[in-house]
Amino acid sequence: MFIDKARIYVHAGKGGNGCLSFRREKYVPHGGPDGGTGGKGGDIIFRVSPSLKTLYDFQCRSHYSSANGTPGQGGNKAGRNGKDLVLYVPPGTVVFRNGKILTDLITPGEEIIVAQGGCGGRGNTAFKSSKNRAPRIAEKGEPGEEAVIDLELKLIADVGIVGYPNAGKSTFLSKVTQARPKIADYPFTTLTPNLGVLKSKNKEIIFADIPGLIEGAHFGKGLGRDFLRHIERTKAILHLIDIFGYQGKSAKEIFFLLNRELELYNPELLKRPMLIGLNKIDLPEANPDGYLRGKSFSFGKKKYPVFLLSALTGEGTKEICLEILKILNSLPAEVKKEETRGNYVFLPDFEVCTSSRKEKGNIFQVSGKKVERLVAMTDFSQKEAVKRLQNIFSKMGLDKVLEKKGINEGDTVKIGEWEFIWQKG
Ligand SMILES: Nc1nc2c(ncn2[C@@H]2O[C@H](COP(=O)(O)OP(=O)(O)OP(=O)(O)O)[C@@H](O)[C@H]2O)c(=O)[nH]1
Ligand SMILES: [Mg+2]
Repeated sequence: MFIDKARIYVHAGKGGNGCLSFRREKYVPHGGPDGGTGGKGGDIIFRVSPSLKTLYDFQCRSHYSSANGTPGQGGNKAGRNGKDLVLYVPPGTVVFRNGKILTDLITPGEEIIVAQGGCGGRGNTAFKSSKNRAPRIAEKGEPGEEAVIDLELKLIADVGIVGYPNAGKSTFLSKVTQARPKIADYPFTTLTPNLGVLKSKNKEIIFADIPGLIEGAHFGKGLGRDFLRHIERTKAILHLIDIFGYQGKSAKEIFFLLNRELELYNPELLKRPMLIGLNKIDLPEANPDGYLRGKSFSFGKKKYPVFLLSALTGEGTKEICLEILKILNSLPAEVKKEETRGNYVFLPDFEVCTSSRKEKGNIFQVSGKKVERLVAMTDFSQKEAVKRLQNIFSKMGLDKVLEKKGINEGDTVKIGEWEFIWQKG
């Protein structure tokens, strides 16, 4: 089954807790701290696999999580890292993370981390200092990232074949490539896109045959809009039109209507090179020598060349393919897409939102990756850990900001999933 859209939920592994331990050995008094760091949680990674053609697997399962790191141990033993979870996607998958586009995965082997595993918490060895030789503090592991991921497949092809139903698009694909799509004498035979590869001397041309389009496709009529997405990435567009037209419309009218659909869907599509194949000239009534030979159709100010062909017998298909090859060769080499990773945006350490309540004082919601992480990694059963958290918050200026916002004793401070009651000092 061809599935080209999916929504999944990912939850990366949590880091292992740091260990609070002291060296205890015979004849070694005051052995000092020896709690090791927890292991890192596994990441969730998408990797492109060229053998995949659809997002079908993600339709069957929607929740994915990677392994947690194991806790650190005494004797300065670090915890084991959680295993990464690699999910394979077909080439041409656009990845959205929490509603924002993250990347476009195209080349085989390309990968991206969509949810990072949490860091391991530090054991008490890490907190040893000249002032504090026996720290009773160890961090908890950092929670792994959670995200809603939307996947959208846009086929990668050089030429998109568009046309009204029954025009012979699939027949053309099966004639010039090895692909064997379903062909039949009724409209909307093709329900999902097909790809085919034409191998010429030193170049390959990938054709995408999409389901038939009709007027109104851009707003979802027929099989419409969903499949127009698959020609967005093509370099050129081949209009395949029945020389006899469709349901009383002439070939020229169809060309006009189809272009309008493309324009309404995405005006960029009309900037691509386009050519027209008038199909079924083998039929006796077709009279190809008539008015259409050597003509061109126009749309807007541009003129597009018309080729006469029969997808069934193969007549004229070579000429149009040679022209397509010429067009593709004349296009400038693809510019390598921009690296989407490594663009860091500096965010403030925290933000404070206030809301008031009638009873129990006001609520101060503090958000920000750094503060939330700190709170999540603090073990509140350890006095020293709580003290450290308070110190960090006051160094970050959180106390001052809260006071400026008018916090009073008894008000609630919420950070992540935790709530604290504010006390002076
Ligand atoms: N005589 C003749 N018949 C053709 C030619 N090309 C296609 N046909 C016939 O036209 C009908 C439709 O062909 P398809 O290739 O399924 O058309 P399509 O454009 O893929 O149609 P949809 O998938 O429904 O949009 C089939 O019965 C084909 O055999 C041709 O060049 N000559
Ligand atoms: Mg078809």
